[in-house]
Amino acid sequence: MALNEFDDLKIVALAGGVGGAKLAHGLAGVLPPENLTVIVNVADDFELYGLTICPDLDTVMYTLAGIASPETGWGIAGDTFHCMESLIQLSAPAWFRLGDRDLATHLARTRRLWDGETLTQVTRHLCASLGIGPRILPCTDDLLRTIVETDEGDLEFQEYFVRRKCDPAVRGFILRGKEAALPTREFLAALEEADAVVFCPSNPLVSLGPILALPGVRERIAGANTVAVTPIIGGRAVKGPLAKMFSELGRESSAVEAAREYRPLLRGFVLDREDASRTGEIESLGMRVETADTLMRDEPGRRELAARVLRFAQSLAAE
Ligand code: FO1
Repeated sequence: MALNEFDDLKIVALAGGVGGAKLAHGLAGVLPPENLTVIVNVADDFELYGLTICPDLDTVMYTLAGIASPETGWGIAGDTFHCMESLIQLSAPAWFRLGDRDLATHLARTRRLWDGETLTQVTRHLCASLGIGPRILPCTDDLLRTIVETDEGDLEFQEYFVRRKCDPAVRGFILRGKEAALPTREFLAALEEADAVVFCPSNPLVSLGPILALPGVRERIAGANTVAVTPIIGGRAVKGPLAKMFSELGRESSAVEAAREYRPLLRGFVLDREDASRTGEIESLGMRVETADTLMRDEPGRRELAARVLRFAQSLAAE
């Protein structure tokens, strides 16, 4: 007999940046660390000043380590920006704000990558150094990059997201490297063992989309017990440009559209209470629906939502 309600449950969570990291943190709060594997998007990664920057991996890492900036959700709490200030003084590019302590992560990562370690190995080392229990894995060790097709031309993801503040209208996406990139052995093994796969409230187009685009991943997930948490509440993305992207692509900015994006992979969808009136539309996509407060205002809110998601997954498995 398990001591804790979820002690026997092995979970794989798919995550992008800030929203995904919050639910992953909630899951880490209710599951034994060895039972949680967080698979993270790497298609937002880029190179700056010769450094390999992995914003989503770092956001998940810092959040699970309890050191993420509470103001932004990314970067390290209380970080200083002396290096950035000097770069500005030297008229060097400073549009992507790297804190001084955050920079240490990029330096340490880049050095290990240059020494021949895979991103999976480097991430394992960084997580161990930060005292993180659950496993955080990049979805691939290969090159995978989102290019945003806009009315002003093709832009690398961070150019679009940070430098251009998501201003250009989106026409589509190119996933550079997807022909050659493979999911890691560790990712596939975790899927094999999982009792449920949780799609965190991340952008389905540019955060979870690249993970699901890796060869064999959709096929493996199709047979699993799967639950997603809505990344959209009341037509607004909880964080980031998803609602704007949907409307520029001629789609409705809604939780229903997010659910549709994951069809036919999902067994369950957690909808925000505010959108309860859309339950029937999502059920007609072939998913069970649970309504909950999905905003995760504080740490207890993250754990509460995580527990709701796991109970929902357990009920789906029992059907
Ligand atoms: N987002 C911003 O809007 N502006 C920044 O200057 C910025 C810097 C940054 C540095 C390190 C890091 O790990 C994340 C950072 N982010 C910044 C967030 C990042 O662009 C997004 O979280 C993701 O790529 C979208 O999921």
